[in-house]
Amino acid sequence: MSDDEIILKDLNDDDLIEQMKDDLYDGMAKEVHEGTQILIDRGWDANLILSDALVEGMRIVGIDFRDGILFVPEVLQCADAMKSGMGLLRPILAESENSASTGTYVIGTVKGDIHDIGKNLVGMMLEGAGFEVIDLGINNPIENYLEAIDKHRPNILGMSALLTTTMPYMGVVIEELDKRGILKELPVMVGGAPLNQEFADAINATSYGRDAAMSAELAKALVGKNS
Ligand code: B1M
Repeated sequence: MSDDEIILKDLNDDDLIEQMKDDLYDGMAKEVHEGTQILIDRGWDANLILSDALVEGMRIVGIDFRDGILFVPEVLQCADAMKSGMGLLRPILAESENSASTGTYVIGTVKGDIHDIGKNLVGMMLEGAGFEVIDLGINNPIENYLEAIDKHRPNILGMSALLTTTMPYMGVVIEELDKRGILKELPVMVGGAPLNQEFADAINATSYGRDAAMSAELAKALVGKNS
């Protein structure tokens, strides 16, 4: 057992959460992983660990990235640290109450955009809601979506974008789906930090997912399996 482990384990919940946010900020993947495990062992709800420690930690990173205090290489390390915690939460969030599949959901980040943390979270929540999730990864041109629709015959297509410069591409994909007659049969969900309901309406998306938990609920409703 390392000294770091002993210190983290000795912290009370509030101090541990604060320490995890600091560790995430410093890109310390091993420590964030360990803190996440400690909170799981203490009986914390996976959604709370996500929101209070990991997402909140990344929100602070986002502010300092915007303000030029953190740069891309550092933020990449923060992302790795966040993913190390998410990896532990994934099986818990993905535990489905139903053995039957809720449906198939194809998800991908749009062309020009390499942000994938939010998309991955949405994917985890969808798995937890019983969806089979086909993850196309990042930087997807329209061809990738069309190919996946053809191959997997999903119940829903989801697109994620984190940049104001890449979000309009969602509209391009939706327009093409409409031209091909696919849109009337395939609901399209869009999400990502710079989006809002008005934008989703403007590009003719079927629904807008504000966050991962809400997106899973919306997806269930779209396939008529909301509880
Ligand atoms: Co980027 N980046 N980044 N970045 N980055 C932002 C988005 C930015 C807001 C930072 C800032 O300035 N404050 C800014 C965008 C500004 C703008 O567009 N107006 C920005 C910029 C500018 C850039 C670069 C251009 C920087 C540069 O190179 N100069 C560059 C672009 C690269 C590219 O994509 N072509 C870049 C690069 C990077 C990194 C590679 C370093 C890294 C990404 C690592 C990775 O994802 N693997 C990174 C990161 C980490 C961020 C911030 C700090 C954090 C994003 C994140 O993971 N948030 C971000 C600042 C911020 O958003 N506050 C920032 C946590 C995540 C859980 O939230 O992704 O919002 P989010 O997902 C949520 C919801 O949005 C929603 O549910 C999720 C969970 O609740 N959601 C969906 C997301 N997708 C959904 C899909 C759905 C439904 C809901 O349905 C399908």
